Amino acid sequence: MLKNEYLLDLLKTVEKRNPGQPEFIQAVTEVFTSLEPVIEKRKDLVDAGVLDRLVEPERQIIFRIPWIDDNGKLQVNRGFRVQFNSAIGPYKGGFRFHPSVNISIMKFLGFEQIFKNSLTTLPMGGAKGGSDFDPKGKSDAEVMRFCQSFMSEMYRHIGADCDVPAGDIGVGAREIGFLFGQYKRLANEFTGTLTGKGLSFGGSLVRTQATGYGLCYFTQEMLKANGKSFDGTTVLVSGSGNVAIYAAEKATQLGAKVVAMSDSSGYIYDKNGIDLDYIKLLKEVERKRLKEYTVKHPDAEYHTEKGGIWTIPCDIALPCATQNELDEAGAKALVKNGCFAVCEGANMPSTPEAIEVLFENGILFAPAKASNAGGVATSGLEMSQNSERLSWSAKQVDDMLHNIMIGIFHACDDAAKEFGMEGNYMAGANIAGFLRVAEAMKAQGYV
Ligand code: NDP
Ligand code: 2IT
Repeated sequence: MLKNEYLLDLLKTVEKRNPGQPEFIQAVTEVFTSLEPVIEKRKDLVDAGVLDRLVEPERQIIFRIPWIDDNGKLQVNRGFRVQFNSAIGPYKGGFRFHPSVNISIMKFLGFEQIFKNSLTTLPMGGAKGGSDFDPKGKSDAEVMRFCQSFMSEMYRHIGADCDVPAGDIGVGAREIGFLFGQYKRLANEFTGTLTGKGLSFGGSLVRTQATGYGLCYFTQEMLKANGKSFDGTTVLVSGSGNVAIYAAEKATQLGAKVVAMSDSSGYIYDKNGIDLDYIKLLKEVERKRLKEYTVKHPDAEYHTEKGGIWTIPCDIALPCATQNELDEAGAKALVKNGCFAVCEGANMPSTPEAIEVLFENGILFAPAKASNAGGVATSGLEMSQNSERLSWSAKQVDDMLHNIMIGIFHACDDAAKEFGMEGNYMAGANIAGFLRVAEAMKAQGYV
């Protein structure tokens, strides 16, 4: 519970200024709670108005996206870019295409991105964007026309040294390709203004795998520091998209057995261990629903109850689908069945109530802004490669990613210890991420 009067007052202002934005308020509340001991010690940062400025995005862009579907009918969607903070580098963060997208979700994601990008140690500010467009069930031609219309407005707000978008839910290699093509055409320049590009036009090796791999590298380091490892463990991975697939792949390489995955319709439980090659075929190539898994694996179970995946006994849970997917009941089920670590691949997948249950029961908890930073870190490496017009080998990028994730774990661990919260990596991540941005904001004056 937040007690510091200055932070309580500021939170009230944020609530008043942002009505009907529960996800944004949730993200701000968590960060403020972690920052209490920092604020007590660092009056200079309060005097510099760092927090008052940090909670207000530098710029928010909202626009109309008209496009024509395959039946010749006009469709209209809404587009967003929240350029939250540029204190330590150009705005950086993904685009999300999902029907649930609204300004609250854009702002929570943009806010989280500030601290996450700071933790990577690379020069990247925080941003997020996207649309309430749903790519599901659309033809490639529809997705292309939508992406072109989206970029026709977006291109004037982004640039390699200004704002560098990437993928997120509903935005993968196909969408980035269409977006890049339209950007290049309108801006009349070939620059690294988007990351997650195809390998033939400036993309980085390992970017596809980076968030999932990075999650496992962070988790591995956290487990090591607590006398544990992936070896021989049973793992649950929620989601079956980009992050989930490569988290499952790396966890398996590190000796775990992944027994369950999910999508928004249900989850599969395969006690023999998930057949990842088949998942990749279903999700990355054929764009089918997860339910189809049982066609090839009739022994696997498919269930549809929401949150049911967390009732499967496991040692480690990796929520990799979406925000607030792990609630209090899910956390209690994990604890009851002997789970010892929850490591977040998605952004803010655990509700505050779930996190409380995990802490009360001594479960190791890896917070998203630290543990899923491997994706954006590798985007940062893609930007470096584009700037020097060179491409690095997979091993080079993977080694750098691995080292960055090890560094992030220790930054969180050290900050938690320094401020008297040893083992609370959530507080450590918020504090370490904040301090770098705060020093830069103080140095740059009231902007
Ligand atoms: P994808 O679109 O590739 O996959 C998303 C997965 O999550 C799908 O299985 C999807 O199921 C499921 N999902 C999405 N929305 C919901 C929902 N409302 N309820 C239940 N399930 C849902 O996205 P990513 O894998 O890229 O992203 C997953 C998470 O990781 C997000 O929180 C994202 O912000 C975060 N992240 C992504 C990074 C990246 O580099 N891509 C980097 C860091 C974080 P269905 O197909 O049924 O919709
Ligand atoms: O949430 C995230 O960090 C991402 N979706 C990746 C952002 C990026 O710029 O690579």
